[in-house]
Amino acid sequence: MSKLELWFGDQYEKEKGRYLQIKGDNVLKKVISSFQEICVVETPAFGKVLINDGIIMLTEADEAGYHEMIAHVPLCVHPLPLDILVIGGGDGGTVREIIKHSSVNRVDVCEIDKMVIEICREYFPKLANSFNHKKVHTFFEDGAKFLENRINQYDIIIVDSSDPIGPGTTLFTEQFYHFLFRALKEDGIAVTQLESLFWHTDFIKSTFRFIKKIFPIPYYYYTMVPTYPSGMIGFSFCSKKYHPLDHLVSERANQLPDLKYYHTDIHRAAFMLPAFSKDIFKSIKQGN
Ligand code: SPD
Repeated sequence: MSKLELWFGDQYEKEKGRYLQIKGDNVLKKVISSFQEICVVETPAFGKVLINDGIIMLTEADEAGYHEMIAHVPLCVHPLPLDILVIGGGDGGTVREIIKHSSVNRVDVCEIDKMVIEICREYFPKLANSFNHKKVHTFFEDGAKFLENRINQYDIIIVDSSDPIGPGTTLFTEQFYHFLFRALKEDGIAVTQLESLFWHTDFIKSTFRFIKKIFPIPYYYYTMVPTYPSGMIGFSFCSKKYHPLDHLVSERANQLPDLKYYHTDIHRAAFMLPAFSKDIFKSIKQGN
């Protein structure tokens, strides 16, 4: 490797003996906030990449598959999504997708680290310009604390978090899922970032043990993101009333503008899980 070559990958996974490397040309920004190290790298293969504490948060090349799926899956299932909360999501990609839904009245964003938003405004304006929309309101605090006293307020809550280490740890506890349930209206839906079926099987299994006790309609779905560990990432779909497939509002989904990844067939396909995962989800009748 020449002196000028820069390679990076997900440090957290490297400790477990697996590591996907991406070549970088140039470090555009590196700062230490009160919560984490935030880094923006220019790469030949994936455009600009945001890396927090050595973990890839997004790349310009493949962020759409993540943000469209975390946002449009719940928003195209709920019959009338009005009040939305995003926990995390400081890059603005999830908010960019939510405001494509004209029914939405208000989007609250609770991001623990103000500096993430500031850096993304500068380096990822195509995502973070969404924070300028008049329906969007930002709050800077821990997501679990923010939810603690909010009851019956949101139609949809999207937890666009980092991994279950560092500043995002509180967003993966059983107590947090109880807060989610309480903060949703009586027919609300929560979607949370829930790691890779291939690499984080035990973690997903233990999380679903309590999700299914809290939410009557629990499901898991996934999307493909080449630069995330194992090339994919999943989400929990935690619903009080609506089924992710039976209640899909296709007419609304078909009218969404500027999509790179999401469409109604991929919405349905995302809930069809590989045979090896049957054991994880068998008690909620999902798995094939
Ligand atoms: N393993 C990394 C998972 C990161 C998921 N969230 C990233 C934020 C994108 N808006």
